[in-house]
Amino acid sequence: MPAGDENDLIKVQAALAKAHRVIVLTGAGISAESGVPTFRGGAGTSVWRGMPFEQLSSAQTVQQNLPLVWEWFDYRRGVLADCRPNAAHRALATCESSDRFTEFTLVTQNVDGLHAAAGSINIIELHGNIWRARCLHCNARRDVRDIPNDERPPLCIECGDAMRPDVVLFGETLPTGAFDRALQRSVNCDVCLVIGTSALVYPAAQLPEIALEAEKFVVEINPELTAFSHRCDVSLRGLAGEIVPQLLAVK
Ligand code: BJW
Repeated sequence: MPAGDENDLIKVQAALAKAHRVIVLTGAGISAESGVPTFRGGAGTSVWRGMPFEQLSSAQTVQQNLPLVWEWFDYRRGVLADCRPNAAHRALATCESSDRFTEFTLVTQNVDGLHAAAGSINIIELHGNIWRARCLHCNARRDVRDIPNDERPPLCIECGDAMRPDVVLFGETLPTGAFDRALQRSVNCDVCLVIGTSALVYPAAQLPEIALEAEKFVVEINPELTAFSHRCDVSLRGLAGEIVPQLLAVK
């Protein structure tokens, strides 16, 4: 048995067998087995060129040093270029297409695009997408893969202003409507799966808290204890790539 306590796993499988509406919140940990570094895993905060990611991925750095922000995200896209979806991403995509549940909602904090690469279609991306650029002036968006690497910062084809990565940085608001849709699904779910997140960043971390308040069955999947582990109904201690396929195998 690769993961968690066997009784807990059975308990979650039983809850899923009865569930009609399932919401899944994913974080960086679901992509760890694909080779994507997490933010807060391992030895602590991830650091690039001596700068912690909180500083690089901040609204202040966008305002003060946009070329540096582009360098940081170009570096990140370079890492991602070699990463492929893993068994957990694929199990979620298969679950969505299987119609096993009346309502299946995938909410991710990840910007890496791996859920879409695995075949998930309806994804609520709370923190944007690293493969998109957004105009600082008119908010027009472009796929970064269509922009030459030496055009930094890229210029908007609509208004000519500079563009930034279309991701949500600390102190910035989430995409319009995204959080509200996720919130409504959290309140109305039967089961909420919280996969590979430290559950430290708000408002995303509020979603499982709200599901708990609404007395829904909330399950965490994470190899480490988190701030949320002792509050959820079941905390399955193990790797997403091993546990998620066991939970969501099409019935
Ligand atoms: C595995 C695994 C395996 C490993 N299998 N698991 C309320 C209280 C306090 C503060 C706030 C609050 N409300 C808002 C705030 C401020 C702030 C915030 O939350 N701060 C806290 C950190 C204290 N939030 C914001 O600023 C948000 N905006 C906002 O609230 O707007 C309203 C507003 C505006 C203005 C003023 C006031 C309010 C925006 C948050 C944006 C977050 N952006 C980032 C960067 C994105 C761009 C980029 O990629 O650089 O998003 S930060 C970073 O953290 C990234 C992630 O999506 C996010 C969450 O991280 P995640 O996914 O949980 O990753 P890790 O690394 O933390 O954890 C990985 C986990 O995986 C670990 O637990 C491992 O054990 C596990 N794992 N291997 C399963 N194989």
